[in-house]
Amino acid sequence: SANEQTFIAVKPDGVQRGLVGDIISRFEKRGYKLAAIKLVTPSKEHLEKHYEDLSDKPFFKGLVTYMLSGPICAMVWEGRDACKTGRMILGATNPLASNPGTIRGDYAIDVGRNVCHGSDGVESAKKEIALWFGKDEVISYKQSQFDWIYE
Ligand code: DAT
Ligand code: MG
Repeated sequence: SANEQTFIAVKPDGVQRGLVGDIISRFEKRGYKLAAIKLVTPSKEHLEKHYEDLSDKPFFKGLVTYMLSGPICAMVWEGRDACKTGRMILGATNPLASNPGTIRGDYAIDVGRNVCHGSDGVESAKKEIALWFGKDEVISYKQSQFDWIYE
């Protein structure tokens, strides 16, 4: 459905490198609707919760330290197949394997500095949106160009 939502974040390296506008632009131009956005500096506990499925990985501690290294731009994007297509817009987790034309394939080299996050499915998107945003922060509105994007 055109109501699917995904949680997209520009990680601290992406914010510091001035990539927020470009990343927003890619989702806008594709036709997705911005449903929520804020710049945040979450706690260690919040980030450990966000990545809880990876807590037994050897890179977990470094991942949390990286995510704590500066502000993060947290967003919710909405539209048909938003989770799967959002991941395609981001590119593969390891930027050396990301195709050119994707965010990571255009702007990153190391997996531990891969610029952006995107939910890996509808269920994780729901969990992540609930973790990062209050209900009143996710806005419901009609996208004026809707009928020009969807048939
Ligand atoms: P993704 O961010 O593409 O969903 P993931 O959920 O498997 O990837 O991992 C979350 C983040 O953890 C990822 O964006 C970067 C880091 N990471 C993943 N695999 C890693 C590895 N092998 N070494 C270092 N960092 C890694
Ligand atoms: Mg993931």
